[in-house]
Amino acid sequence: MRILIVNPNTTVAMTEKIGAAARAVASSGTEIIAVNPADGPVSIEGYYDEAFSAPGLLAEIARGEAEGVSAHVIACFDDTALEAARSLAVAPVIGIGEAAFHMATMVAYRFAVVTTLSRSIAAIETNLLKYGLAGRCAKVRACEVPVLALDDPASDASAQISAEIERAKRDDRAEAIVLGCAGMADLAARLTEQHGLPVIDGVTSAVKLAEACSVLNLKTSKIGAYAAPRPKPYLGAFASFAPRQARAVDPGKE
Ligand code: 5HY
Repeated sequence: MRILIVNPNTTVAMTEKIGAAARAVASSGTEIIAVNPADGPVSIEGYYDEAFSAPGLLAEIARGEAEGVSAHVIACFDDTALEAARSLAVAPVIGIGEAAFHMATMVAYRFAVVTTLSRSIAAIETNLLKYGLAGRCAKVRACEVPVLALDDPASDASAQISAEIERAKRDDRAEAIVLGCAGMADLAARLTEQHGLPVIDGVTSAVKLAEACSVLNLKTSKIGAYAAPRPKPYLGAFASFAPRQARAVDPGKE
């Protein structure tokens, strides 16, 4: 099978880190294709960045559909444009945030999230409500390390994340931790060992769930919320994104 992993920001080094984490857990028969758009923000930290990462992400999803990939993974923890991608795709689309949340609920009653900056917290809390999992998440915390500083030794990111993990254990009664950024994918194993509780990364969680969907031949349901967009013109810069007639449709069934 082939799984497309899209990093919606435009930082190639992060895409490479995400691809490496995915390949480390992929089954032998799974090919991982890790990409990022050429256009858009170098990192996604809040609603404005997220908005401008969506067109590039959706263009990559469209390419993956045309190439017949088995599944798509959106490798940004706020699950950027997840519903739009599912409307566009037939193959399953897994967001790393949603994937990590579900993995956490299967190994712990109560979990906490540690993300990058405080400005990212609201979108994550909103997703937890949307997914029906807010009751299982004690708190969404931030280590206050910017996304692209995670790999900078001067940021002391690992220590900052560790401090939040200990606060979550002590103050939130967290029994598991979800790492709230795709750029933290390489930290989960060591932090699990260091802090004595499951520390869960969304990239690897999403890859295994994407494989599961493919093996079970599960595809996105197109009869409701994620139905294909109605064909119509899009004007100006987004003309190329216009939904086209996917197939002959009985007008009475529109
Ligand atoms: C991510 N931003 O996973 C999110 C994390 C965040 O560029 N990749 C990003 O801080 O919202």
